[in-house]
Amino acid sequence: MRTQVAIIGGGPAGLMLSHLLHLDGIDSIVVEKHPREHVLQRIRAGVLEAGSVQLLRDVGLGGRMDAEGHPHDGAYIVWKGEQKVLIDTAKYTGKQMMAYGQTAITEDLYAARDRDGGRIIDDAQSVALHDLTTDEPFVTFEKDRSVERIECDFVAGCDGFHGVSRRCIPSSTLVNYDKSYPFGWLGILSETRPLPDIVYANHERGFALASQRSERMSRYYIQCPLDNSVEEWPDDRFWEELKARFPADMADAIETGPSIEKSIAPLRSFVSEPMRYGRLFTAGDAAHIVPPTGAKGLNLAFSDVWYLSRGLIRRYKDNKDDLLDIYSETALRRVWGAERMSWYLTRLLHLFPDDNPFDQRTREDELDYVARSENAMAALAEQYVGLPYEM
Ligand code: RFL
Ligand code: PHB
Repeated sequence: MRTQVAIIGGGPAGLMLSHLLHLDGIDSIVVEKHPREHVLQRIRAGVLEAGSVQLLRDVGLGGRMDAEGHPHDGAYIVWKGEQKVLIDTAKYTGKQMMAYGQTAITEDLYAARDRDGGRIIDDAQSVALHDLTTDEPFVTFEKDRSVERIECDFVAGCDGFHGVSRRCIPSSTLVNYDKSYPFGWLGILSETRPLPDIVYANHERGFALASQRSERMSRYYIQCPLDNSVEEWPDDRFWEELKARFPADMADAIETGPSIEKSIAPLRSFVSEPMRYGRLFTAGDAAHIVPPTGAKGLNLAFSDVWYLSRGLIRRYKDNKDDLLDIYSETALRRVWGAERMSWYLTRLLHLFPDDNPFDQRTREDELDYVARSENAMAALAEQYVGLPYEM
Protein backbone atom coordinates (compact mmCIF):
# COMPACT_ATOMS: atom_id res chain seq x y z
CA MET A 1 0.00 0.00 0.00
CA ARG A 2 1.06 3.59 -0.56
CA THR A 3 -0.21 6.80 1.04
CA GLN A 4 1.04 10.28 1.82
CA VAL A 5 0.60 10.13 5.61
CA ALA A 6 0.45 6.87 7.58
CA ILE A 7 -1.44 7.52 10.83
CA ILE A 8 -0.84 5.11 13.72
CA GLY A 9 -3.89 4.95 16.03
CA GLY A 10 -7.61 5.41 15.38
CA GLY A 11 -8.48 7.42 18.49
CA PRO A 12 -9.62 11.06 18.38
CA ALA A 13 -6.14 12.37 17.38
CA GLY A 14 -5.62 9.94 14.48
CA LEU A 15 -9.17 10.17 13.12
CA MET A 16 -9.29 13.97 13.34
CA LEU A 17 -5.91 14.26 11.59
CA SER A 18 -7.10 11.95 8.80
CA HIS A 19 -10.26 14.06 8.40
CA LEU A 20 -8.34 17.39 8.40
CA LEU A 21 -5.89 16.11 5.76
CA HIS A 22 -8.73 14.79 3.61
CA LEU A 23 -10.37 18.24 3.60
CA ASP A 24 -7.20 19.54 1.92
CA GLY A 25 -6.89 16.65 -0.51
CA ILE A 26 -4.10 14.80 1.33
CA ASP A 27 -4.33 11.01 1.46
CA SER A 28 -3.80 9.03 4.65
CA ILE A 29 -4.26 5.51 6.01
CA VAL A 30 -5.15 4.98 9.68
CA VAL A 31 -3.74 1.81 11.29
CA GLU A 32 -5.53 0.87 14.54
CA LYS A 33 -4.56 -1.97 16.82
CA HIS A 34 -8.01 -2.78 18.22
CA PRO A 35 -11.27 -3.77 16.49
CA ARG A 36 -13.51 -0.79 15.86
CA GLU A 37 -16.16 -1.95 18.36
CA HIS A 38 -13.54 -1.85 21.11
CA VAL A 39 -12.48 1.71 20.23
CA LEU A 40 -16.11 2.84 20.12
CA GLN A 41 -17.08 1.48 23.52
CA ARG A 42 -14.31 3.17 25.53
CA ILE A 43 -15.77 5.72 27.97
CA ARG A 44 -13.43 8.64 28.40
CA ALA A 45 -13.54 12.42 28.09
CA GLY A 46 -16.68 14.48 28.41
CA VAL A 47 -15.81 18.18 28.34
CA LEU A 48 -14.75 20.17 25.29
CA GLU A 49 -12.95 23.50 25.35
CA ALA A 50 -14.29 26.33 23.19
CA GLY A 51 -11.45 25.75 20.67
CA SER A 52 -12.36 22.07 20.21
CA VAL A 53 -16.04 22.99 19.78
CA GLN A 54 -15.09 25.52 17.09
CA LEU A 55 -12.76 23.04 15.37
CA LEU A 56 -15.52 20.41 15.19
CA ARG A 57 -17.90 22.99 13.69
CA ASP A 58 -15.27 24.30 11.24
CA VAL A 59 -14.59 20.83 9.83
CA GLY A 60 -18.27 19.98 9.38
CA LEU A 61 -18.58 17.78 12.47
CA GLY A 62 -20.58 20.08 14.74
CA GLY A 63 -24.12 18.96 13.79
CA ARG A 64 -24.71 16.17 16.30
CA MET A 65 -22.64 17.90 18.98
CA ASP A 66 -24.78 21.04 18.70
CA ALA A 67 -27.99 18.96 18.78
CA GLU A 68 -27.09 16.55 21.60
CA GLY A 69 -24.25 18.21 23.54
CA HIS A 70 -24.84 20.44 26.54
CA PRO A 71 -23.25 23.92 26.34
CA HIS A 72 -22.06 25.29 29.71
CA ASP A 73 -21.00 28.70 30.97
CA GLY A 74 -18.28 26.94 32.97
CA ALA A 75 -17.99 24.45 35.83
CA TYR A 76 -18.58 24.75 39.58
CA ILE A 77 -16.13 24.03 42.38
CA VAL A 78 -17.52 23.18 45.84
CA TRP A 79 -15.53 22.83 49.09
CA LYS A 80 -15.92 22.67 52.86
CA GLY A 81 -19.23 20.94 52.19
CA GLU A 82 -20.96 24.28 51.56
CA GLN A 83 -18.91 26.83 49.59
CA LYS A 84 -19.57 27.04 45.86
CA VAL A 85 -18.11 29.05 42.98
CA LEU A 86 -18.59 29.01 39.21
CA ILE A 87 -15.49 29.05 37.00
CA ASP A 88 -17.44 31.45 34.81
CA THR A 89 -15.85 31.07 31.38
CA ALA A 90 -18.73 32.92 29.71
CA LYS A 91 -18.27 35.99 31.93
CA TYR A 92 -14.46 36.11 31.89
CA THR A 93 -13.71 34.93 28.34
CA GLY A 94 -16.99 35.25 26.45
CA LYS A 95 -16.66 31.53 25.60
CA GLN A 96 -18.63 28.44 26.56
CA MET A 97 -17.63 24.83 27.15
CA MET A 98 -19.53 21.82 25.83
CA ALA A 99 -20.38 18.54 27.56
CA TYR A 100 -20.21 16.00 24.69
CA GLY A 101 -18.67 12.57 25.13
CA GLN A 102 -15.52 11.31 23.46
CA THR A 103 -17.45 8.17 22.54
CA ALA A 104 -19.88 10.25 20.46
CA ILE A 105 -17.03 12.28 18.90
CA THR A 106 -15.26 9.07 17.89
CA GLU A 107 -18.48 7.78 16.31
CA ASP A 108 -18.87 11.07 14.40
CA LEU A 109 -15.26 10.91 13.17
CA TYR A 110 -15.57 7.28 12.02
CA ALA A 111 -18.84 8.14 10.23
CA ALA A 112 -17.15 11.05 8.41
CA ARG A 113 -14.13 8.96 7.36
CA ASP A 114 -16.41 6.15 6.13
CA ARG A 115 -18.60 8.60 4.18
CA ASP A 116 -15.51 10.16 2.54
CA GLY A 117 -13.95 6.81 1.62
CA GLY A 118 -11.17 7.04 4.23
CA ARG A 119 -8.98 3.98 4.66
CA ILE A 120 -8.95 2.72 8.27
CA ILE A 121 -7.36 -0.63 9.00
CA ASP A 122 -8.45 -1.94 12.41
CA ASP A 123 -7.32 -5.01 14.35
CA ALA A 124 -3.77 -4.47 13.02
CA GLN A 125 -1.20 -6.44 15.04
CA SER A 126 2.56 -5.95 15.52
CA VAL A 127 2.55 -2.45 14.07
CA ALA A 128 6.14 -1.32 13.41
CA LEU A 129 7.65 1.91 12.01
CA HIS A 130 10.73 1.82 9.77
CA ASP A 131 13.32 4.14 8.19
CA LEU A 132 11.92 7.23 9.92
CA THR A 133 15.03 9.32 9.27
CA THR A 134 14.99 8.64 5.51
CA ASP A 135 12.75 10.13 2.78
CA GLU A 136 11.03 6.76 2.39
CA PRO A 137 9.63 5.68 5.74
CA PHE A 138 7.23 2.73 5.91
CA VAL A 139 4.95 0.96 8.33
CA THR A 140 4.38 -2.78 8.70
CA PHE A 141 1.70 -4.72 10.55
CA GLU A 142 -0.03 -8.09 10.61
CA LYS A 143 -3.63 -8.48 9.58
CA ASP A 144 -5.44 -11.78 9.08
CA ARG A 145 -2.11 -13.59 9.49
CA SER A 146 -0.38 -11.81 6.62
CA VAL A 147 2.22 -9.06 6.89
CA GLU A 148 1.28 -5.80 5.20
CA ARG A 149 3.42 -2.79 4.34
CA ILE A 150 2.45 0.88 3.87
CA GLU A 151 4.91 3.17 2.11
CA CYS A 152 4.45 6.85 2.92
CA ASP A 153 6.01 10.33 3.08
CA PHE A 154 5.29 10.92 6.77
CA VAL A 155 4.16 8.97 9.83
CA ALA A 156 1.85 10.48 12.47
CA GLY A 157 2.14 8.71 15.82
CA CYS A 158 -1.37 9.06 17.31
CA ASP A 159 -1.35 5.75 19.16
CA GLY A 160 -1.87 6.92 22.72
CA PHE A 161 0.29 6.54 25.80
CA HIS A 162 0.93 2.79 25.36
CA GLY A 163 1.54 2.93 21.60
CA VAL A 164 4.70 2.11 19.64
CA SER A 165 5.40 5.47 17.98
CA ARG A 166 7.03 7.32 20.87
CA ARG A 167 9.17 4.25 21.59
CA CYS A 168 10.67 4.51 18.07
CA ILE A 169 12.40 7.73 19.06
CA PRO A 170 15.89 6.95 20.43
CA SER A 171 16.17 7.67 24.15
CA SER A 172 19.22 9.84 23.43
CA THR A 173 16.87 12.22 21.54
CA LEU A 174 13.94 12.21 23.97
CA VAL A 175 13.46 14.00 27.25
CA ASN A 176 10.58 12.59 29.33
CA TYR A 177 8.92 14.49 32.19
CA ASP A 178 6.86 12.21 34.38
CA LYS A 179 4.77 12.60 37.53
CA SER A 180 2.42 10.01 39.00
CA TYR A 181 -0.19 10.81 41.62
CA PRO A 182 -0.85 8.60 44.65
CA PHE A 183 -4.56 7.98 43.85
CA GLY A 184 -6.91 7.14 40.99
CA TRP A 185 -10.36 8.11 39.78
CA LEU A 186 -13.15 5.59 40.13
CA GLY A 187 -15.70 6.52 37.46
CA ILE A 188 -19.22 5.29 36.79
CA LEU A 189 -21.72 5.84 34.05
CA SER A 190 -25.38 5.51 34.98
CA GLU A 191 -28.68 6.00 33.24
CA THR A 192 -29.89 8.70 35.64
CA ARG A 193 -30.69 12.38 35.25
CA PRO A 194 -27.40 14.29 35.83
CA LEU A 195 -26.97 17.42 37.91
CA PRO A 196 -27.53 20.47 35.66
CA ASP A 197 -23.85 21.51 35.95
CA ILE A 198 -20.39 20.00 35.98
CA VAL A 199 -19.23 20.17 39.61
CA TYR A 200 -15.75 19.51 41.04
CA ALA A 201 -15.78 18.81 44.81
CA ASN A 202 -12.89 19.17 47.25
CA HIS A 203 -13.68 17.37 50.49
CA GLU A 204 -11.71 16.05 53.43
CA ARG A 205 -12.83 12.53 52.36
CA GLY A 206 -11.31 13.14 48.89
CA PHE A 207 -12.15 14.62 45.50
CA ALA A 208 -15.39 13.98 43.59
CA LEU A 209 -16.78 15.10 40.22
CA ALA A 210 -20.30 15.24 38.81
CA SER A 211 -20.50 15.23 35.01
CA GLN A 212 -22.87 14.13 32.28
CA ARG A 213 -23.20 12.61 28.85
CA SER A 214 -26.82 13.47 28.00
CA GLU A 215 -30.12 14.37 29.62
CA ARG A 216 -30.49 10.80 30.90
CA MET A 217 -26.86 9.77 31.29
CA SER A 218 -24.66 10.77 34.23
CA ARG A 219 -20.93 10.38 34.71
CA TYR A 220 -19.50 10.59 38.24
CA TYR A 221 -16.00 10.13 39.63
CA ILE A 222 -14.51 9.82 43.12
CA GLN A 223 -10.86 9.85 44.12
CA CYS A 224 -9.86 6.39 45.43
CA PRO A 225 -6.66 4.63 46.55
CA LEU A 226 -4.65 3.21 43.64
CA ASP A 227 -4.78 -0.34 44.98
CA ASN A 228 -8.60 -0.44 45.02
CA SER A 229 -10.45 -2.63 42.53
CA VAL A 230 -13.93 -2.01 41.13
CA GLU A 231 -15.15 -5.13 42.98
CA GLU A 232 -14.54 -3.24 46.23
CA TRP A 233 -16.97 -0.57 45.07
CA PRO A 234 -20.49 -1.99 44.64
CA ASP A 235 -22.94 0.68 43.46
CA ASP A 236 -24.41 1.37 46.91
CA ARG A 237 -20.99 2.07 48.38
CA PHE A 238 -20.12 4.33 45.43
CA TRP A 239 -23.29 6.45 45.71
CA GLU A 240 -22.92 6.80 49.46
CA GLU A 241 -19.31 7.96 49.20
CA LEU A 242 -20.10 10.29 46.28
CA LYS A 243 -22.92 12.00 48.17
CA ALA A 244 -20.76 12.38 51.30
CA ARG A 245 -18.34 14.53 49.28
CA PHE A 246 -20.93 17.02 47.96
CA PRO A 247 -22.83 19.75 49.86
CA ALA A 248 -26.16 18.46 51.20
CA ASP A 249 -28.38 20.19 48.62
CA MET A 250 -26.39 18.72 45.72
CA ALA A 251 -26.14 15.29 47.37
CA ASP A 252 -29.94 15.29 47.71
CA ALA A 253 -30.29 16.18 44.02
CA ILE A 254 -28.06 13.32 42.81
CA GLU A 255 -30.29 10.64 41.25
CA THR A 256 -28.90 7.15 41.85
CA GLY A 257 -29.36 3.96 39.85
CA PRO A 258 -27.43 0.94 38.58
CA SER A 259 -24.03 1.65 37.03
CA ILE A 260 -23.58 0.57 33.41
CA GLU A 261 -19.81 1.06 33.43
CA LYS A 262 -17.34 1.28 36.27
CA SER A 263 -13.57 1.66 36.02
CA ILE A 264 -10.53 3.02 37.84
CA ALA A 265 -8.03 5.24 36.04
CA PRO A 266 -4.63 6.23 37.48
CA LEU A 267 -3.66 9.91 37.33
CA ARG A 268 -0.45 10.93 35.63
CA SER A 269 1.34 13.94 34.17
CA PHE A 270 3.76 13.08 31.37
CA VAL A 271 5.44 14.99 28.53
CA SER A 272 7.84 13.54 25.98
CA GLU A 273 9.90 16.08 24.01
CA PRO A 274 10.38 16.66 21.13
CA MET A 275 7.26 15.57 19.25
CA ARG A 276 9.23 14.83 16.10
CA TYR A 277 11.88 12.38 14.97
CA GLY A 278 12.81 12.57 11.27
CA ARG A 279 9.56 11.90 9.41
CA LEU A 280 7.66 10.81 12.51
CA PHE A 281 5.45 13.31 14.36
CA THR A 282 3.78 12.34 17.65
CA ALA A 283 0.43 13.84 18.71
CA GLY A 284 -2.08 13.50 21.56
CA ASP A 285 -1.63 10.98 24.37
CA ALA A 286 1.28 9.39 22.45
CA ALA A 287 3.33 12.45 23.39
CA HIS A 288 1.77 13.64 26.66
CA ILE A 289 -0.71 12.74 29.40
CA VAL A 290 -2.52 15.03 31.82
CA PRO A 291 -4.52 14.05 34.90
CA PRO A 292 -8.22 14.39 33.94
CA THR A 293 -8.87 17.12 36.53
CA GLY A 294 -8.53 19.94 33.98
CA ALA A 295 -10.44 18.07 31.21
CA LYS A 296 -7.58 18.79 28.83
CA GLY A 297 -6.42 15.48 27.26
CA LEU A 298 -8.77 15.22 24.30
CA ASN A 299 -8.56 18.96 23.74
CA LEU A 300 -4.75 18.74 23.47
CA ALA A 301 -5.06 15.83 21.05
CA PHE A 302 -7.17 18.11 18.82
CA SER A 303 -4.84 21.12 19.03
CA ASP A 304 -1.79 18.92 18.26
CA VAL A 305 -3.32 17.45 15.11
CA TRP A 306 -4.60 20.83 14.03
CA TYR A 307 -1.01 22.19 14.16
CA LEU A 308 0.31 19.06 12.47
CA SER A 309 -2.28 19.26 9.69
CA ARG A 310 -1.26 22.90 9.00
CA GLY A 311 2.37 21.77 8.68
CA LEU A 312 1.55 18.89 6.32
CA ILE A 313 -0.82 20.98 4.19
CA ARG A 314 1.87 23.68 3.83
CA ARG A 315 4.35 21.02 2.80
CA TYR A 316 2.09 19.52 0.11
CA LYS A 317 0.58 22.81 -1.15
CA ASP A 318 3.59 25.17 -1.00
CA ASN A 319 6.47 22.70 -0.79
CA LYS A 320 7.64 24.40 2.40
CA ASP A 321 8.72 22.69 5.64
CA ASP A 322 8.60 25.77 7.87
CA LEU A 323 5.42 24.82 9.77
CA LEU A 324 6.48 21.19 10.14
CA ASP A 325 9.81 22.40 11.52
CA ILE A 326 8.10 24.39 14.28
CA TYR A 327 5.35 21.80 14.94
CA SER A 328 6.93 20.34 18.06
CA GLU A 329 7.75 23.62 19.78
CA THR A 330 4.38 25.19 18.88
CA ALA A 331 2.33 22.20 20.05
CA LEU A 332 4.41 21.90 23.23
CA ARG A 333 3.69 25.50 24.28
CA ARG A 334 0.00 24.65 24.50
CA VAL A 335 0.75 21.25 26.04
CA TRP A 336 2.79 22.74 28.88
CA GLY A 337 0.07 25.31 29.60
CA ALA A 338 -2.43 22.48 30.02
CA GLU A 339 0.05 20.33 31.98
CA ARG A 340 0.58 23.12 34.50
CA MET A 341 -3.14 23.85 34.77
CA SER A 342 -4.09 20.16 35.23
CA TRP A 343 -1.36 19.67 37.86
CA TYR A 344 -2.52 22.83 39.67
CA LEU A 345 -6.18 21.76 39.73
CA THR A 346 -5.23 18.22 40.78
CA ARG A 347 -3.23 19.57 43.75
CA LEU A 348 -5.95 22.05 44.64
CA LEU A 349 -8.85 19.60 44.62
CA HIS A 350 -7.49 16.22 45.83
CA LEU A 351 -6.51 14.88 49.21
CA PHE A 352 -2.91 13.56 49.21
CA PRO A 353 -2.05 10.61 51.50
CA ASP A 354 0.81 12.45 53.22
CA ASP A 355 -1.20 15.65 53.78
CA ASN A 356 -1.56 17.03 57.26
CA PRO A 357 -4.35 19.41 58.33
CA PHE A 358 -2.19 22.39 57.29
CA ASP A 359 -2.24 21.25 53.65
CA GLN A 360 -6.03 20.95 53.55
CA ARG A 361 -6.46 24.29 55.35
CA THR A 362 -4.25 26.12 52.81
CA ARG A 363 -6.13 24.41 49.99
CA GLU A 364 -9.41 25.72 51.40
CA ASP A 365 -7.88 29.16 51.75
CA GLU A 366 -6.82 29.09 48.11
CA LEU A 367 -10.36 28.15 47.07
CA ASP A 368 -11.73 30.99 49.22
CA TYR A 369 -9.27 33.33 47.50
CA VAL A 370 -10.15 32.20 43.97
CA ALA A 371 -13.83 32.71 44.82
CA ARG A 372 -13.23 36.25 46.15
CA SER A 373 -10.66 37.53 43.68
CA GLU A 374 -11.83 38.59 40.23
CA ASN A 375 -8.23 38.43 39.01
CA ALA A 376 -7.61 34.89 40.26
CA MET A 377 -10.92 33.72 38.80
CA ALA A 378 -10.25 35.41 35.45
CA ALA A 379 -6.91 33.54 35.19
CA LEU A 380 -8.52 30.21 36.08
CA ALA A 381 -11.42 30.73 33.65
CA GLU A 382 -9.03 31.65 30.81
CA GLN A 383 -7.11 28.41 31.28
CA TYR A 384 -10.13 26.18 31.89
CA VAL A 385 -11.82 27.31 28.67
CA GLY A 386 -8.53 26.62 26.83
CA LEU A 387 -5.83 28.93 25.53
CA PRO A 388 -6.35 29.95 21.89
CA TYR A 389 -4.56 28.13 19.07
CA GLU A 390 -1.55 30.06 17.71
CA MET A 391 -2.32 30.89 14.07
P1 RFL B 1 -6.26 7.47 22.43
O1 RFL B 1 -7.66 7.86 22.61
O2 RFL B 1 -5.60 6.65 23.49
O3 RFL B 1 -6.16 6.71 21.03
C1 RFL B 1 -5.00 6.02 20.64
C2 RFL B 1 -5.41 4.90 19.72
O4 RFL B 1 -4.23 4.20 19.29
C3 RFL B 1 -4.46 2.80 19.37
N1 RFL B 1 -3.16 2.11 19.52
C4 RFL B 1 -2.48 1.59 18.48
N2 RFL B 1 -2.76 1.54 17.18
C5 RFL B 1 -1.85 0.93 16.38
N3 RFL B 1 -0.71 0.36 16.84
C6 RFL B 1 -0.41 0.39 18.15
N4 RFL B 1 0.73 -0.18 18.59
C7 RFL B 1 -1.30 1.02 19.03
N5 RFL B 1 -1.31 1.23 20.36
C8 RFL B 1 -2.45 1.89 20.64
C9 RFL B 1 -5.38 2.64 20.55
O5 RFL B 1 -6.13 1.42 20.47
C10 RFL B 1 -6.27 3.87 20.42
O6 RFL B 1 -7.42 3.61 19.64
O7 RFL B 1 -5.31 8.74 22.22
P2 RFL B 1 -5.63 10.15 21.47
O8 RFL B 1 -6.26 9.91 20.13
O9 RFL B 1 -4.37 10.92 21.58
O10 RFL B 1 -6.76 10.84 22.36
C11 RFL B 1 -6.49 11.24 23.68
C12 RFL B 1 -7.74 11.15 24.55
O11 RFL B 1 -8.31 9.86 24.40
C13 RFL B 1 -7.44 11.42 26.03
O12 RFL B 1 -6.51 12.46 26.16
C14 RFL B 1 -8.72 11.80 26.81
O13 RFL B 1 -9.62 10.74 26.89
C15 RFL B 1 -8.35 12.26 28.25
N6 RFL B 1 -9.54 12.56 29.07
C16 RFL B 1 -10.20 13.76 28.96
N7 RFL B 1 -9.82 14.67 28.02
C17 RFL B 1 -10.52 15.83 27.86
O14 RFL B 1 -10.13 16.65 27.01
N8 RFL B 1 -11.65 16.14 28.59
C18 RFL B 1 -12.11 15.27 29.54
O15 RFL B 1 -13.15 15.54 30.15
C19 RFL B 1 -11.36 14.05 29.79
N9 RFL B 1 -11.76 13.15 30.70
C20 RFL B 1 -9.98 11.62 30.01
C21 RFL B 1 -11.11 11.95 30.84
C22 RFL B 1 -9.36 10.36 30.15
C23 RFL B 1 -9.82 9.47 31.09
N10 RFL B 1 -9.17 8.20 31.17
C24 RFL B 1 -9.86 6.98 31.22
C25 RFL B 1 -7.75 8.10 30.94
C26 RFL B 1 -11.57 11.07 31.78
C27 RFL B 1 -10.92 9.83 31.94
C28 RFL B 1 -11.42 8.94 33.04
C1 PHB C 1 -16.10 13.66 32.19
O1 PHB C 1 -17.26 14.04 31.98
O2 PHB C 1 -15.73 12.50 31.95
C2 PHB C 1 -15.11 14.62 32.76
C3 PHB C 1 -15.51 15.92 33.04
C4 PHB C 1 -14.57 16.82 33.56
C5 PHB C 1 -13.28 16.40 33.80
C6 PHB C 1 -12.90 15.09 33.50
C7 PHB C 1 -13.81 14.20 33.00
O3 PHB C 1 -12.37 17.26 34.32
